[in-house]
Amino acid sequence: MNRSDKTASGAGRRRFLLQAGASASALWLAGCDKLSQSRWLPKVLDSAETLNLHAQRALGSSTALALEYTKADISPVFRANGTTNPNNPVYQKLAANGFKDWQLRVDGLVQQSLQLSLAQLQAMPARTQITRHDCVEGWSVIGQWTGVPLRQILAMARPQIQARYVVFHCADPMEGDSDPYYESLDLTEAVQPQTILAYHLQPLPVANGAPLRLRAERQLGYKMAKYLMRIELVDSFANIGDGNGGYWEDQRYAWYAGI
Ligand SMILES: Nc1nc2c(c(=O)[nH]1)N[C@H]1C(S)=C(S)[C@@H](COP(=O)(O)O)O[C@H]1N2
Ligand SMILES: [Mo]
Repeated sequence: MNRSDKTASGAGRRRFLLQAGASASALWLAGCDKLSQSRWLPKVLDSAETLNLHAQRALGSSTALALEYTKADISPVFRANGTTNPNNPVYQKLAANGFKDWQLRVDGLVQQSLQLSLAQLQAMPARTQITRHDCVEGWSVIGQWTGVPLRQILAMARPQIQARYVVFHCADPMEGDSDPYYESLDLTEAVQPQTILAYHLQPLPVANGAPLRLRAERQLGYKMAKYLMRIELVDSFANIGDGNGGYWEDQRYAWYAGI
């Protein structure tokens, strides 16, 4: 991208915001310009996705919460999808023992690596939310989740200044593929109040990701990694899986799955 391209797209964005009557801050515009100039963007996001991300963020939904429902709205059964029982001997052993020996590792570009047991996570301040899960396959289900806001974990681990993404490593190898499921969020999505590491869905069955799974309520279902084993802070996805930021992203799904 040459200099005049950058100027033109910057001006276009500002016009768009003025027309939309959005009160986006100068800070956000600066942030968008930085983002669009960075090296990794063309690789990670296709152009439609980039537009979606920029439009959503620019119009203020970087802080908007997903709709929350009432107990009366909760679906009788929370449908399970993808892996429903990880085919992994390490996981099976942990499950057989009620996850007493399971630990979540938090590492990568952090100042303080962590190892957290389920009991430690359950002792932390928790958030409960009744939200709608939307799968890209075209079904939705409403459930009540309780878990630790991811931002509390990040505050404990203290990401290094160059950290950009939070990568979620899971226990389940995918069908016909020995690679485990993984997903990622950028730091903006990671610190949303509704982005939680959930351990309770009336409680949390194995089929739905026990002992711990991600809920990122403004995103499509495939972003919400189940069977969490490790959270890694990174500045690039290049060396993880096929380099696109998630198991389904490596099969050409969009990385930014905002709804
Ligand atoms: N580890 C892991 N996480 C995963 C999946 C998976 O197969 N393995 N499937 C994803 C998809 S496509 C959806 S729709 C949701 C399904 O969550 P549920 O089983 O609680 O409905 O989990 C997501 N997270
Ligand atoms: Mo899904």
